[in-house]
Amino acid sequence: FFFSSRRRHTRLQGDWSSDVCSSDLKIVTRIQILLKASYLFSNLLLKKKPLVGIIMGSSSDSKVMHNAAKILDDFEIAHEDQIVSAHRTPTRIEEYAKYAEKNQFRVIIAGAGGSAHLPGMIASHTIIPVIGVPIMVYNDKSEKKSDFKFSAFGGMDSLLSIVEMPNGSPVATVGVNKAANAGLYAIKILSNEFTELRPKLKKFKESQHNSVLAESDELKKSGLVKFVSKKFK
Ligand code: RP5
Repeated sequence: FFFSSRRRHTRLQGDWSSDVCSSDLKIVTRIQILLKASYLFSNLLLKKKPLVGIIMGSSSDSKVMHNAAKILDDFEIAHEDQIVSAHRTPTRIEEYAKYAEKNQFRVIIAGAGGSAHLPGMIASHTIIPVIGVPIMVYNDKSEKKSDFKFSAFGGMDSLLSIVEMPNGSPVATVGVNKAANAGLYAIKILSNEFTELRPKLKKFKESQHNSVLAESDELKKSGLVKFVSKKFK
């Protein structure tokens, strides 16, 4: 449409100024429509097409990993969740990496416990950024709490397995069981491309700030002893 407006200028040389104004306005309107359409399109894309892949080594990890899903849901970002075990389904690692690239995932969040090879192995197979979640609690499939087993090294095993990747194949690693942070970091990565996420992230920060202020006010009013007995009753 830039070309057609220029042609019109050449034709109507007598009434140049008014034509410039009206055609400029048309261009501005068209740009606004295009911007609006691209905004709506990218919003729809984020909501409908999973651009984040969440994977975990075992169903035992789902209790921790669902926190990544929760925050993505809060921001209305579609994600696809699967179990891919580095040790029990090793061939699926390469398959999944290819699948993620074919489906144009922008980020992969991979959580695993114990000898946690999943995030690193996925990162070795793809150029998609991988966020690793070291998981401490595992074998908690039983209903009885007393049957729960915990990682022998309290999550340090998976933390080091994930974070200590050799040069050339990085995994951005969050704290032990901090799947929510992985979700949030994925949103920050997406916000480089989907800029409409930026005001939402700013709002999220603001609400964090405000909730701390509200708690601080309450603490100041009631005093530490009353505050604690109310908060942890
Ligand atoms: C890891 O082994 C998984 O990521 C999980 O955290 C841990 C235990 O898995 P289950 O034995 O409970 O299936 O591969």
